[in-house]
Amino acid sequence: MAEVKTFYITTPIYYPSNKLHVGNSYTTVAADAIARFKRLTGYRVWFLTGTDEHGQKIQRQAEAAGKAPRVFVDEIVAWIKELWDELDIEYDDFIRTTEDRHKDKVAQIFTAFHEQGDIYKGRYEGRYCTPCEAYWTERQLVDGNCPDCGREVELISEEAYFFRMSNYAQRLIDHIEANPDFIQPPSRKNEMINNFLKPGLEDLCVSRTSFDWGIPVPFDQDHVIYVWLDALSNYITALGYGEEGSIYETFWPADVQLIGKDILRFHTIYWPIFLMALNQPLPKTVFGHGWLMLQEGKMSKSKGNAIDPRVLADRYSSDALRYFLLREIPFGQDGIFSLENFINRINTDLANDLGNLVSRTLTMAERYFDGVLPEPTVDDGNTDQELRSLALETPSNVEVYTSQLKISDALAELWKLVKRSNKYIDENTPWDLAKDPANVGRLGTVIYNLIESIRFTAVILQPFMPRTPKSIFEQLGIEAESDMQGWASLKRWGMMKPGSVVSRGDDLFPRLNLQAEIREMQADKPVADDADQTEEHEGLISLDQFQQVDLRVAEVIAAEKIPKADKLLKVEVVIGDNDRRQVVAGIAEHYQPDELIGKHVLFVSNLKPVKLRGVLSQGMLLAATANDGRLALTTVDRDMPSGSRVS
Ligand code: ME8
Repeated sequence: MAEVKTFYITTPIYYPSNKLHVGNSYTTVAADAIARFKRLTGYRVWFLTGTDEHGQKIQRQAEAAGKAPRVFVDEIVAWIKELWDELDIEYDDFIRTTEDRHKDKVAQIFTAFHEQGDIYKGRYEGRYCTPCEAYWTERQLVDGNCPDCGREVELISEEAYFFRMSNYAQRLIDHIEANPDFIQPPSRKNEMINNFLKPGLEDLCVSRTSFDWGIPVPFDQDHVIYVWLDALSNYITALGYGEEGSIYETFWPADVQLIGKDILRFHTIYWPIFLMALNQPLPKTVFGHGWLMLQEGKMSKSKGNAIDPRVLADRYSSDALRYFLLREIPFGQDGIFSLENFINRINTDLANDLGNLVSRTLTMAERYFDGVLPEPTVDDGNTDQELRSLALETPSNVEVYTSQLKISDALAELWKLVKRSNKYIDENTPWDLAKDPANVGRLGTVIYNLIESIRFTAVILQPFMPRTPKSIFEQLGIEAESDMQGWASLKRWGMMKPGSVVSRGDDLFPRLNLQAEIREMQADKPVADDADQTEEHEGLISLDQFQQVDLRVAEVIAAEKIPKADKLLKVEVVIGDNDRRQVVAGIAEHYQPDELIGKHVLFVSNLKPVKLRGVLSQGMLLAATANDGRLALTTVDRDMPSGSRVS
């Protein structure tokens, strides 16, 4: 008997410090799509997700909410599980770090490290970023703040246990160099080697004494285990690491550990070193994907700028949200989430391409054949051939991209088939064929081919959008457990049985009105009257267009004349704490460089950079100009901090 191939995939375990946002959902939706794809293509899959419930950050949040930590996390974890249900996340296990099965193992791991001399006791004097739960040296800070999240760090001084990271650094460098798949995408590898490993890896502090919400160090109860050592271990404790006959033996090492690039250092330096110390194999791939950004920067739970995925899924369907997340951003890169991009994707790819294909085809099947699938008898040897060969190639193309974690490319590949099918309708114009009964054979063939192509599309679509294919199969009269929903049914063209009954259902994705959606979703923000929004006004821009301009308060920190340019000054500004820009401004005849320093001016911060007289300009200062030529820079009416938004 052929051995069943296994596949183990994990997501980060999320902090239940607040409700999750669409950025966190992004990682989990991607992991779910990959897991489902592997299941569909015959693998035995284990998909793990969960929550990271200990640590100072959670303890503080619970205190702020006036709740015991356990009560606080229980509520959020329940919400997270509902979210995953709503987004059709089909995990095999959900680990909570407050469960005994995890805590006991972590305590054992810590003791083993101590006994084998990897851990020693000392004192930690240094900086700590609580939101990131990360230690930093003075040298690593950026402008005194956390280099990862930019927030303030705290000075802590406490007795602590340390892990001898340095003992393993060279082995890790060798492993990374010898295993190009270990850190993906490849661009992230050099960052880790050059920024953290080559400069010399410092020993890592692995316990805390100034709070108690954590797993106690078994042999020294004043200490709780550092939350990252606790959390990273989840990937093996959940499999029953250390227990004979557990699924650990089947599934470890993980095939893919999916994380956001923000926590790459923990997963590609500390985690593999802990595994080396345990004498265990390292995961095959740690994939650090990019961030989902808002126009104003990274979305995050603690910034309060997060978009609630449940609101989006309720309004637009979980399939639409999944599709958008998987398709819009090449996996690995950063991408912008905006309602406009989301609605446009729904309208073009889902309503126009896929929805129309299904509704047009089924309408014609009903109109011309009373919904009874005709036999394909008249092949044109041309468009039929093209459609068929594309359909037969698509499964393996999608499989290759998915196994390379290029999910957006995989979907683009599938959409080639959807678009080709729509083109096939336009080429064959069934409505013309239907005018002459002599063409009935050809008309039947066209309808048959379209239905079969839709079936191919639905089978391949299942891992990415679990609900839509169900509705398509129903319209095609294919029953739930039928082989015709399986991957093997794509080996051959022509599995649909002539004579079977198809029937048109509701539209899969009705078209949305972009302006109306923006208006309704932003109902709490002031918007113009309905009449004003819908009428055409020449020369006027919409609120949406205006909001594309990112206006900020910026502080001038330097200014100088540009040689041989009488009208221009080179002005340096800072937006917020550390976003420095230089701009070339045509104000030299109106201001002396020195009088600009310290001014808080209005600034367009998202202009494409240009060079003016060879000098780079990264934005624009706003100024008022009178008819008589006088000019004044625009400032704010009260003292406002640099970086404030202007809208
Ligand atoms: O870091 N865009 O948990 P966390 C894309 N508990 N992905 C995003 C994102 C964004 N804007 N914001 C967050 C932790 N993510 C630790 C992990 S693992 C042993 C412990 C995703 O709740 C991304 O995958 O802060 C990121 O790594 C994860 O959420 C962080 O979630």
